[in-house]
Amino acid sequence: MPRLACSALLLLPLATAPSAAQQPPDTAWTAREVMIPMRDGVRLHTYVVTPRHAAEPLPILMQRTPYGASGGVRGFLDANRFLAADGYVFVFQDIRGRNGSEGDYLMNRPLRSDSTGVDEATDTYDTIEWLLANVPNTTGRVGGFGISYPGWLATMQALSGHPALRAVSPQAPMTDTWMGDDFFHNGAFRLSYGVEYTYGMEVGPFRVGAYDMYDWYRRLGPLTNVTRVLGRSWPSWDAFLAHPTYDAFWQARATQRRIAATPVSVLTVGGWYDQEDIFGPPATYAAFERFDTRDVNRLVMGPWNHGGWYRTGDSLGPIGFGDATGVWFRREVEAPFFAYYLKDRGPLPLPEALVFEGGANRWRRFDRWPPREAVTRNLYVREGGRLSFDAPTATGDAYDQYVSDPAYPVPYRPRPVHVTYSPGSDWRIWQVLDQRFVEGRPDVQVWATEPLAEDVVIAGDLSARLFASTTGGDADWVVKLIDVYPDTVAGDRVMGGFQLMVAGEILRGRYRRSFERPEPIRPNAVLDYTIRIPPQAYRFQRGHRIMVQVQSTWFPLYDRNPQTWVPDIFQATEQDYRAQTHRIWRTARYPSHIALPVIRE
Ligand code: PG9
Repeated sequence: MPRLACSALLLLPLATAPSAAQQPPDTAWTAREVMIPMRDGVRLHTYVVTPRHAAEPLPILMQRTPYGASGGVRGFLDANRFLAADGYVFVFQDIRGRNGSEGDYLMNRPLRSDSTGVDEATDTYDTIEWLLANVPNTTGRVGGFGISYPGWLATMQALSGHPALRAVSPQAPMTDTWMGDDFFHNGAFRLSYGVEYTYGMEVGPFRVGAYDMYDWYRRLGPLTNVTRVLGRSWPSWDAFLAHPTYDAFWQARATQRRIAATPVSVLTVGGWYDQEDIFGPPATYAAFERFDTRDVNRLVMGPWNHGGWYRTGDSLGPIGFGDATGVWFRREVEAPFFAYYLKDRGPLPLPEALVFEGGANRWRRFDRWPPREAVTRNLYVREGGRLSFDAPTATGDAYDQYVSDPAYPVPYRPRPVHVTYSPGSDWRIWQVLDQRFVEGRPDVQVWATEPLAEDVVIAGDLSARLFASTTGGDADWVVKLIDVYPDTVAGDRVMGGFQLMVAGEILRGRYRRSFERPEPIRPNAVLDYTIRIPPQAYRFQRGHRIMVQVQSTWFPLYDRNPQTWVPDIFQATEQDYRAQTHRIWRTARYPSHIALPVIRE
């Protein structure tokens, strides 16, 4: 993102004219570019953007970013005409070591462990101190917001402890990059994203000239080849190699573990189809909720991909949502939230949890998340590819089996798989693409219900319990919960028979008992694997079928499990990767199932 010249005093007309009721106090903004000193002498590059003719003192709304503060100046006011119309002093700051700021950059810098040193929370504190002393005509109240990395930085703002900070909105906050956000999920390494994103941040644009990254990563072979082929290492890659398990390094960065009591009001926002940070929003909300004695902590989950609420939000790939959900969120939720806490403008019509029920395309309001109305119902895998709420009764040997071969992994999205962020890449919508593209592969096991006689509505946490055995010494288990549309959908040829992945997750088998201490799988032993699946709110409609697919590769989103036991997969050799036979058991003793949070109506 190119920086603005120092002399740039920006006149930023709003791109879209707001309605008369939401006329901005002024359509012209002044951007002042400053270097703000932190307690250790490092100066952070910051824009202070003010309406030219504010009639009254304004609160400050601040966003900190590794992606270029100048982008915020240009893009944000355009994207959020509702906040702009309400009137704030907007502050956009480059975090240390990025773009115009001094100091060293560290990916997801953890909170300092004692009262010395600096972190993103102390940088927030020092910035607010400076702003209050140096920006004229403010009310002295401060709010913070951001999406993704800036969303996590908003969480860090909440933890700054600055008394002027009243409200923050962490949006798609990366929260635990080992457990379920950007870099690993339940121990499985997010190969394509982990390599391409961190390389882009720490080295430069990731360009390898390949047409199909599925092919490129498959030819790459073991992870030891990454630095050889790319010609160098980089800090995050070194961190992945040094910390393959959920050790102190990752736990120090697991923000949900570090969140503490705060007087700040919090609005955490996430998307059900977030391709990067699906663990973070519910985990961030739940962590703040532990301390929420004043009822100022709230969660919004919408039908969005990563940051999708800053787009129109009327559809995602082929799936329509019936309304401009992103615009609605910014107008009816985000702007009122900040106006309530920073401008005393209310009331605030927000429930504890505002969640979009996919399938029905409507917003639902719950007074708790996960909702107290949800009852766990197990959907069991049964003989003949059936899925049933009735548990299996078979005794003896009853299972479905498949051969998983790391040499021919299951693609996670239809090929060609373009570089994550590149023109034409389906990265942003891969989760809503039709899963029929892998149904029928011999290494994808499929079970489905009959067409539903009535709607099945779920809202809350999901999990799967697989009783599984393998001929190998390790295995990955991928579970996908799918809504299968009827074969014909009136007036819509695309959606007939469509298989929409409502939720999905992976578990690396070696971590079945401990994420800190991986252990080998005993070949051919039937073991019990519990797989936490990201939460959802969804209506499987009458006439649709519920499907579960299980597979053991999801490539190149996740690296391949060698399927033989090696102490460290980052050090595995070509010979360690072997085809193995996996069995999913379905007996009275081993009733593999997916646990659904069903809402009774
Ligand atoms: N998902 C990105 C990210 C956040 C934090 C750490 C690493 C990656 C992002 O979109 O900012």
